[in-house]
Amino acid sequence: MTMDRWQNIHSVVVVGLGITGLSVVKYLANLPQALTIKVIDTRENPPGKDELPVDVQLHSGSWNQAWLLEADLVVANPGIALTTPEIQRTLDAGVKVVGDIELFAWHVDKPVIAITGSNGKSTVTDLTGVVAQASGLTVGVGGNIGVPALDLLAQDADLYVLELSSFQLETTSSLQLSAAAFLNLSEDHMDRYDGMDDYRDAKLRIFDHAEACIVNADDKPTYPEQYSGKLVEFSLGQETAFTVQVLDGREFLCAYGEPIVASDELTLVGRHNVANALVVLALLHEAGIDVAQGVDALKSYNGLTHRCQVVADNHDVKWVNDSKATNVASTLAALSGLSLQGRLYLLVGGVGKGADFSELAPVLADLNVQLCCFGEDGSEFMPLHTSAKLFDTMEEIILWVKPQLNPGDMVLLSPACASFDQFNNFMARGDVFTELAKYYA
Ligand code: UMA
Ligand code: ADP
Repeated sequence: MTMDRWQNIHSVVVVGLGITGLSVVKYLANLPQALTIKVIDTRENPPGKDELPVDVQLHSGSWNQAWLLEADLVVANPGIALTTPEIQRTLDAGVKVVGDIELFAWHVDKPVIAITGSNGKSTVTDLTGVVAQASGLTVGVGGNIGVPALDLLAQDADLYVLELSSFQLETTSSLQLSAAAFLNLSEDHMDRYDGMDDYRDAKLRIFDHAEACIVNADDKPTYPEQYSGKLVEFSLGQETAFTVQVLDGREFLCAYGEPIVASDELTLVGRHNVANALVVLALLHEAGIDVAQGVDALKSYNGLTHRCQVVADNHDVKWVNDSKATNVASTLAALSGLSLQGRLYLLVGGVGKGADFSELAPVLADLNVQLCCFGEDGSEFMPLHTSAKLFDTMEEIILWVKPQLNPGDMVLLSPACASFDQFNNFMARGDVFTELAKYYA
């Protein structure tokens, strides 16, 4: 750990509690030097407030500009935009503002792999960890995937694998990476960014100090304009370092021309998951990790919950939970991987984050679909298909759909929206769908 970083830091203000804020407070409290730690959360009743140590002061329900201006260092939650006026005033006054990943970067002395992109981050992050672990390493997996990065430092590891959101990258500037991947870029978080270039720039920060920059040859905006490491491409269609090749009539995932695993041996379904598996191979290869022992783990990996997961299959009707589809591209990926015999009942809606949903219309036009819209921005989906019907809640949809179901049909929650209007998070939304599916299937 570089102690020099902390030499002139005596008071730290943590902005935003939640799981990140708590992990930061815990980390700071355990540092050898004595720090004054304060927490600001603009929510009246922030999650985690009862777990704060007694000597940490909390200001909740509004901002506290004075605290921010008096601090030597501000650590901001990824959910807080740097453009927030109170944070801007703090930056203008010369106070350093960082995120939890920057503190992780100051501390870590083991190799780190990181993944960003609009979709597939959690799948690639988790699978990279699984394959590295099966290859004999002790691995810490965290970041935006739900385990705060600083919590990983409590246990020893040979390798860290981090999922990094554009929000986290905005406040990270020193992270040295053995390998970094930018999976794809599609519209998301337009309520936070000044357009796609702004969003892309935040994601490209992942390559600032990466030894290997892994980019998607099928999605050119993932390429950095400037980088100092090695550029490594992956593709599902073009000849690149990591790609698929047909050998004797069978498709294989290949690393620098060498077949590693056949696509039909993967348990994961969908072309997007073949791309995800290629990235896993690229990240580990470029980080110098021999995956020979990990290939079986790659083949048998079944995916994370809430991502195109069949949660009930009764009377030949499949109920699929894809609650993690929080933007248009992820819902498109779910629709492109469908093997549908009957009618599709597609549940969409929630918080639209300023997105344009029109790209879904031509895909829906080719499907035997009943579009069921719900939540805050449900009405924005109504023009997309003639079948569209508006509901308030998911429960109302299921009660309406249930009597119409026939063998071969599928009920798919792939909402293309965030969940915060009606649920705590996408997991809670997926859990409610799963409960309803199990009850009514
Ligand atoms: N908030 C306030 N005032 C505050 C603090 C937070 O209004 O003072 C609101 C913000 O709108 C914020 C939201 O509360 O977006 C969530 O804040 P939180 O404190 O509950 O967040 P954490 O629990 O610390 O979770 C964060 C990440 N959340 C966000 O980036 C919004 C989690 O990613 C991440 O797993 C966790 O840290 C650990 O690293 C979630 C997410 O939605 C899954 N990420 C976005 C995405 O994947 O699209 C980027
Ligand atoms: P993220 O962490 O980036 O949100 P996840 O792995 O959790 O990514 O997947 C989120 C959603 O995107 C799921 O609906 C999943 O089916 C879909 N998805 C996964 N990988 C890809 C990909 N490479 N391209 C497009 N969609 C994907």
